[in-house]
Amino acid sequence: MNTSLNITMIGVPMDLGQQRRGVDMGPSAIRYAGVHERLETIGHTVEDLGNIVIEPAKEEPNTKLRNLSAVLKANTELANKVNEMVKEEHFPLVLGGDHSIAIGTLAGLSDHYSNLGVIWYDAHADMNTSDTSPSGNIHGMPLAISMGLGHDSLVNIRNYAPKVKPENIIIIGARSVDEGEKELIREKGIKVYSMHEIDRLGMTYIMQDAINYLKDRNVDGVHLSLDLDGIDPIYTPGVGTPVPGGITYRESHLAMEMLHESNLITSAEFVEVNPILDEKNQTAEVAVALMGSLFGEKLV
Ligand code: B3U
Ligand code: MN
Ligand code: MN
Repeated sequence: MNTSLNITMIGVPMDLGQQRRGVDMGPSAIRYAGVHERLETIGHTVEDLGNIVIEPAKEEPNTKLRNLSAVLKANTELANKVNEMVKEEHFPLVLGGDHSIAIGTLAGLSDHYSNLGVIWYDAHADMNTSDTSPSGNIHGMPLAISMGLGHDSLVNIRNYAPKVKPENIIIIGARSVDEGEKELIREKGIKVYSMHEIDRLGMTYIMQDAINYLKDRNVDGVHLSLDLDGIDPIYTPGVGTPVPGGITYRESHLAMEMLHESNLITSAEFVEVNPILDEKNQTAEVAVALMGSLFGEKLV
């Protein structure tokens, strides 16, 4: 990553991609934890566009997907905003909100890249389709949708699909994956480092391997989509679907530092911070601390 970036931040107070209220306050919690100042202190220029407006949920009689129209509308708007940021050569930093917002982020990014890589840091694979989803929650679907699988309206935001190639996706931290997602992972040959590999091989090896993999794929940009539930809930209790046995705080900093050193990351989003379920804004503080490492903060 360059020493000094023009970072443009946007908040997406979306809580309609899942069923626990409160995650719409994620962007405020992350701002309260000092994101702006933290990134400026490193030497970056930071502009905050404020939040996208989310329309109220309404009855959706024709689909199993919860709150489809509001999720579609917000993601379409987010995609357009992110698209403008990349055009202006700014670094897009998206603050969530539930993980359904990655649909819009990726839709806004990927027509600028012919071969975009994606690092998905998450306890879940978020690869359900409308058919395989056990919940109808759109936050469990963004990776499938970005590969072109799922509800047509979401797949075709900004009128092109797919947004990412399966072989350019890396999932890190998986430990709660549905049967349908496992099938899709096998079928598409998605690179997954589950908690098993992290325990067995160590985070240093995993990140070096992930970075080499993306370089070998000749990616022309890499988006980091970081779901705070990838980290162990001891460190990040303020998430809607905590899963025990996650990545540690220190492993996560190491991962971010190695991504910084790799110079590969061209955009990022931090999602699923739910202040209502949190302890003293700890989860947002972890998010901001990890951003510090990702954007080049020095320890000494
Ligand atoms: N895979 C399940 C649960 C889930 C996905 N993402 C989160 N939870 N945070 C689903 O509903 O698709
Ligand atoms: Mn997720
Ligand atoms: Mn998750």
